[in-house]
Amino acid sequence: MGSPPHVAVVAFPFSSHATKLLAVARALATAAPSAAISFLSTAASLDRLRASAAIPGNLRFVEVPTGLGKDDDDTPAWRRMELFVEAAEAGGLKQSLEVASAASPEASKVSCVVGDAFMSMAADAGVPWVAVWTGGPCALLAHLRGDALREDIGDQAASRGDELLTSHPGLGRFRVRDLPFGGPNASGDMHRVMDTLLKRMAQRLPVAATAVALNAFPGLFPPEISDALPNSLAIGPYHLLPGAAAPAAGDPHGCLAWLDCQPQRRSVVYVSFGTVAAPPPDELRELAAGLEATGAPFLWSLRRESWPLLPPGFMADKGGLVVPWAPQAAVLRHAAVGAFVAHSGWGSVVERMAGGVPMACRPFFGDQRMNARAVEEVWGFGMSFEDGRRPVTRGSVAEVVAALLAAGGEEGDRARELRAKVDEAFLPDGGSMNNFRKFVDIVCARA
Ligand code: U2F
Repeated sequence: MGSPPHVAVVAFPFSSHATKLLAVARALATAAPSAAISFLSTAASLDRLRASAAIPGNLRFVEVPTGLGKDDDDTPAWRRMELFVEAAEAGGLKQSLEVASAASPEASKVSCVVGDAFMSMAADAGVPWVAVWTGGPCALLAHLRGDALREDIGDQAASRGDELLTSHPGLGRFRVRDLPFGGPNASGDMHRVMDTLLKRMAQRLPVAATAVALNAFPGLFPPEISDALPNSLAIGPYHLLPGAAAPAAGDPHGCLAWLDCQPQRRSVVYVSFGTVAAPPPDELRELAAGLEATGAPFLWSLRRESWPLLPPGFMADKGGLVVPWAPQAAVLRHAAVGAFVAHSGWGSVVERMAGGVPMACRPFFGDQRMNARAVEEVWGFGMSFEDGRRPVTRGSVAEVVAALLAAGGEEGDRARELRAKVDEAFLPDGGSMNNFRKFVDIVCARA
């Protein structure tokens, strides 16, 4: 009998990407207990993950270089990302894969790389590459069709912002302004770094990836994605895969206990803008005032550095709880939560779907505008804030939140419908489970 398969799972160590890859790695380790799984990320990212999750016995952490020098503590986020990607492209990833192979005496050398799609240099590892896309599937389609879209729109993104992309298959319900590239946010160093990385990814994915795992269930996204990527597999939401959720992930700020004490079902507004986006100070104040105006209890996950920006006295308000971190997936499944205000990061959108809560989106960058548009226009389970049409003011916040909390609203019905679809996809013979079994077979296949 040959040695067991050895799968290297390669994370992108920024924002919440590594957490999502670890969820996939944990599910894989559970589904294929005889396989050896090496999980590759930077030392700091591995430390964070170690602190938040119990690690299965057949999963081992392996460090990849940051690309930073010793005295680079003050390096800005965009430059850290650039240095990290450059180091990985320049052989850092290959070397770490060799370390992983050598460190796993019970298995053979790495037989497959499952990597965050952002880490597309994994295509050159010399073994099958299975990519994991953690963002919104429609944004992935836009990246794959990037050349055609750029040719069509050129430098007219601003003047054609409201135009629907009807001549681009699968994107007809989105507007020029929703695209993850171009438009008002297409400047600055972070944009340049991400743009290079995503263009490279869009070139490599269709030709080099053996399969592409999507954080969605079958039927959630336009079928044109399968035309652009015939080998895509919808296996999500990742956090619901058996074994994916970390049993040790706790609730250090008592959010669930606080929700348990709320007397009314579907009465609480949960607010979170994910791991990167930061609303400008004036918006934070409007949001705070709008939440107060609704009179509804609220739970707000807000990074500590933003707390001083809240209006005086706000933190003492008995109606709300502001915490630096909440166990979001569990919060969104709690019966007391009735509305979600978010940045429409894809992880939050699918966790919300699994929770069945209608949402209000305030998109900032990347895939978030397309995700927000899909929530409002395609799936109809929420509303979006948008400069010009519905800016974030205390009045619009109060109005939107009240509408979402209103029992029996259309958004609530659509939200519950989608939750039923998510549950169906995770039945033993459901769409995501069937695709996940295919995914496991592909990544554990021996040459
Ligand atoms: C980037 O997204 P973010 O990391 O900002 O946001 P999400 O995709 O919504 O993922 C955030 C995760 O962090 C968790 C939450 C999600 O799993 O449950 N979380 C939590 O548990 N508690 C908290 O208090 C706050 C967050 C990017 F900005 C997006 O545009 C992309 O769509 C996304 C793709 O991976 O990455």
